Amino acid sequence: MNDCLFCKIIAGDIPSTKVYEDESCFAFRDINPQAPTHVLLVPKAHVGSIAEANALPLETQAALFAAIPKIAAQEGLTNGFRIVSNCGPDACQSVPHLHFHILGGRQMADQMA
Ligand code: DGP
Repeated sequence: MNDCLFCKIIAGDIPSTKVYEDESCFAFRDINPQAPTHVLLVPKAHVGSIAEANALPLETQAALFAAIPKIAAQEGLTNGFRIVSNCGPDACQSVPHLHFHILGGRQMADQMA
């Protein structure tokens, strides 16, 4: 999508700190980290949120799930990590391109919301 921030990051038109890439996924450091490790994992194909994930090819859906433990291992998150995917206004999603926050490197709050 032409005016999508994360599509521009994937294309390299906006700089980011890449931590992982494969055929269908891209991951980079969040600009406003909420934890010592805060990575955003996105599909290269544009879908607005996880509510539209079924529009992605099954291979891409699988690749996203496969990328999460690879990135966690690469980041040294041996003591655990948290995955968040905000979806829509009630969840305060601010960038309308499906993304998974991979958060780790410290003890997370017990409450999720
Ligand atoms: P969400 O609120 O769940 O839609 O998360 C969007 C995240 O995107 C938020 O944690 C900040 C991050 N973000 C926004 N703009 C940029 C940017 O230009 N570069 C990077 N690396 N991250 C960004």
